[in-house]
Amino acid sequence: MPLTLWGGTTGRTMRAHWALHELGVEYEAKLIGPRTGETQTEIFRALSIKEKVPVLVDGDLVLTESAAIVTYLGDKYGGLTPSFGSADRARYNEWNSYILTELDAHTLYVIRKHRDLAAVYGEAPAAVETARDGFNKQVKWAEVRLDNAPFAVGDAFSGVDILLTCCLDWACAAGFELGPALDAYRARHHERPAWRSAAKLNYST
Ligand SMILES: N[C@@H](CCC(=O)N[C@@H](CS)C(=O)NCC(=O)O)C(=O)O
Repeated sequence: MPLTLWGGTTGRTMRAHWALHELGVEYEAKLIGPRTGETQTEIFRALSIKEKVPVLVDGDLVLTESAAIVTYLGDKYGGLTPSFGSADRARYNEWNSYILTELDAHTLYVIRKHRDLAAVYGEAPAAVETARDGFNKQVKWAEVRLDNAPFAVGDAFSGVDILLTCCLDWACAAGFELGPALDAYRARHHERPAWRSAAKLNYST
């Protein structure tokens, strides 16, 4: 049975589409968007009462959380994730946690919710200011590590490059200026055929 990926139009859904395109996996895309009412339908709520995209359906497995989806796909199809127990896997996990907490949940998502979507989530200028400072401080860790390194982990493209590139794209869209190493890193990954085909699909609606 082919996989189904629910969700499109956002940077977080892009993470999952990009992983599927990198791995060359056939799947059905249901490009529903956030805040359109499409995540509140009976059929979607039966998959996830979070009412959030992306959601991957693989047979009996219904998987939420973009980073979990990327790592699952990498493990299942034998790419995008270093082998279990290796030092590279430890680094992968480190990057994964860092991206999801320091660059996504604590900073960019706070700005998104309380500045860009203030009409929905409420204004919180002090939280937005703290989030902006937090992002600028935390992103330096990535800047230093990716100075002259093509990939986040070892010498191969992996799932955390997907997560990081998508977060950096989000940061640029939110008005942040990145340093030269991260600008070059993003530009390089945007040249990947899988990034191009996934972006064309994810942002097609
Ligand atoms: N931690 C989740 C966050 C998912 C999330 O917040 N998705 C947003 C779109 S980027 C959403 O579906 N929002 C629905 C809504 O707010 O109605 C992940 O990484 O998958």
